[in-house]
Amino acid sequence: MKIHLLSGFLGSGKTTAIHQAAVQLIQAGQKIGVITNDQGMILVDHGLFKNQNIPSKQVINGCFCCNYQDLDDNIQALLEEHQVEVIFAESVGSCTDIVATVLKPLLQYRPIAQVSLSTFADVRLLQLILGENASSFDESILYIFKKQLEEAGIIVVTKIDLISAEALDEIQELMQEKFGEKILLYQNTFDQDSLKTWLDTIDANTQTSQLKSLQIDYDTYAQGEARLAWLDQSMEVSGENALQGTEYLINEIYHKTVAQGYNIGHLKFLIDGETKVSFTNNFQAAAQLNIFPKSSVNLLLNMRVESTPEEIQHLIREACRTIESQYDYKLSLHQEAAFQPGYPRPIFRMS
Ligand SMILES: Nc1nc2c(ncn2[C@@H]2O[C@H](COP(=O)(O)OP(=O)(O)OP(=O)(O)O)[C@@H](O)[C@H]2O)c(=O)[nH]1
Ligand SMILES: [Mg+2]
Repeated sequence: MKIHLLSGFLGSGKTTAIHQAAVQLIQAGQKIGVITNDQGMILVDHGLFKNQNIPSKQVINGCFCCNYQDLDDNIQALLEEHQVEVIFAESVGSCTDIVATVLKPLLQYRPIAQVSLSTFADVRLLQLILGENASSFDESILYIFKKQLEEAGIIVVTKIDLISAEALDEIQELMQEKFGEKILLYQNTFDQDSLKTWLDTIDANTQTSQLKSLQIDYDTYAQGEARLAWLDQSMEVSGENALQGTEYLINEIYHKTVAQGYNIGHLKFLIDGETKVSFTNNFQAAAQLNIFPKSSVNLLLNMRVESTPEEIQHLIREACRTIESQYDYKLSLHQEAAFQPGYPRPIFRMS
């Protein structure tokens, strides 16, 4: 059995890569399974895999490291229920120290498994952090991002299709300077050749026992996590042409988030369990949905931004009020959870 761990900051493209890989590998007859992970409970990523009948499990209410037994139980369940040969396990984007707390325990307690670790990074965030312009995230959040890269054996720089060839050259130079000893991939995950290079690389790089555990200050790490607010909300949009109302609402939430100056980690929506809309920064174009007649839409929102739970709860309610007062839609809020991740307390930490 192979276990491919994916780490990397919020919105860096982990789920997209797993999804693209899963579709391709299942078509090729491989038995694969997916484990997603989040601090919350009502989750877009899991909803997406479930909707497409891709064997999947989730570790909820905290990262893999703090819920190691759940991760292991889910590996076992995928083996027993689906006889999987390959598992992709995506750790929550605010998590780091994966080598010491997840990879090494897996190597020790599941010695038969071959385990790889790839660390994803959005090229545009790298541009901000490695280039001249500093990102506006708080230093403690950037600490997590930087620690994720530091512990990586393979760094997958994603979304290269969104920047110019010259900008990519610059990033490649900077990455080579800083992380030249690591395997560096530059990827457009929607490009089949790019995806194949990543899959071939992780397949060939499961000798991960040489990866070093981080030197890390857990107080700063915890501070970074706590500066991020999490909001999970399921809701229903009803009225004539409810998809149009959903589009208005999604864009209203995004615009209000930007207007408030809350730095976006990932603002993601799942529409009727199947269509995902993502905002991963504060300078993105508005979303455009494929609109067809529908009188009701189920919308799931997972919001991870630099703010407080109270502020983003308020923002969602204001956005709903704006849409209801401007248009003829009814918005019903169902399950909701708003919180800040707690102090990370890994079950195992192996040096
Ligand atoms: N253009 C482009 N978009 C990408 C690429 N990879 C991912 N995306 C987009 O980036 C957004 C976020 O992708 P996800 O795969 O959900 O990111 P994630 O790392 O799983 O996010 P979290 O689970 O919140 O940490 C989605 O809109 C994807 O379509 C890429 O290589 N190119
Ligand atoms: Mg994801």
